Amino acid sequence: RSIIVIGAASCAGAPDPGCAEGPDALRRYRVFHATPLQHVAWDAILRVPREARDTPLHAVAALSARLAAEVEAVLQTGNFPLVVGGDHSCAIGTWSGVHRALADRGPIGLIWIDAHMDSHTFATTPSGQIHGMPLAALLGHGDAALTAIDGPEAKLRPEHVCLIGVRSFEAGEAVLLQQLGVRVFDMDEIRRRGLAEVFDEALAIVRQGTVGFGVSVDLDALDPEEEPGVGTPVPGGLRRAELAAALSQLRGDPAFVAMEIVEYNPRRDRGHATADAAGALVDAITPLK
Ligand code: DIR
Ligand code: MN
Ligand code: MN
Ligand code: MN
Repeated sequence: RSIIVIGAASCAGAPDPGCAEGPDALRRYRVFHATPLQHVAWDAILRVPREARDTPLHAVAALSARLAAEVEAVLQTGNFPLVVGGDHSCAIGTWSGVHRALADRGPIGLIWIDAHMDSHTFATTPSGQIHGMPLAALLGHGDAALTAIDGPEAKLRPEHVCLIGVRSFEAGEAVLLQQLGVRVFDMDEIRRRGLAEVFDEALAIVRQGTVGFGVSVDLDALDPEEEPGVGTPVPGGLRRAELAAALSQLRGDPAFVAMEIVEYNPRRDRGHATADAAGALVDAITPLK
């Protein structure tokens, strides 16, 4: 399989405009390298359609619908979609597209790597920002404009999902994940047990009973001292090398079907540091099978 990169150049779901520039910056910096064993090609950088720019909800819904179609098309050609944000609300489109492509065969799993839980609805969000909501939407909770991008059914089942790297959240989203029984590996547990052991357990969760699984990486999961180029830095994150080492277990795994890397903010980066981290995470998973 080739890696086909799809940009989602929007920050309609976040307070800081910088991450809308993420895909163009990453393409310009050429951080995703083709190797003799792996073909990497930029497909499109999608933007919010002009007629949907009136409200954040409209913008996110419209871009997600386009992104879902694009992701589904890449999977149908037998390739591997790598979605590059943009703020994390693009996950609604990415994983709706993966769901659509695989729904005939069975459910999909997802590892959500993030400093945050992204599991609010409009009823619980303190910030009102949609990038704090995509995981709830994919689990079927929240505004119908977000949950029903591609039919009303939930795109993910709670038992097929887990979070890694959490260290900042609000009560409402924690309650939702707990009620649903979604496994959360927070930074305390990762520091206690080591990322390698936690990642093995995460992989078992997303493989069990699914036909394929993906990984959604919010770059703010990484430690901002090392990687400052993100929208919402939170101290005490993962090291680039430890995350790359964990992800390298996915190399050559045919059940690993798609990946997403979001919230890159070139305006806050120290040179190319955080962009290079995104490149290192993709290098870690190649070659694919
Ligand atoms: C916060 C921040 N929980 C919110 N979320 C972020 O706005 O709902 N997610 N930054 O990546
Ligand atoms: Mn499209
Ligand atoms: Mn996020
Ligand atoms: Mn985050």
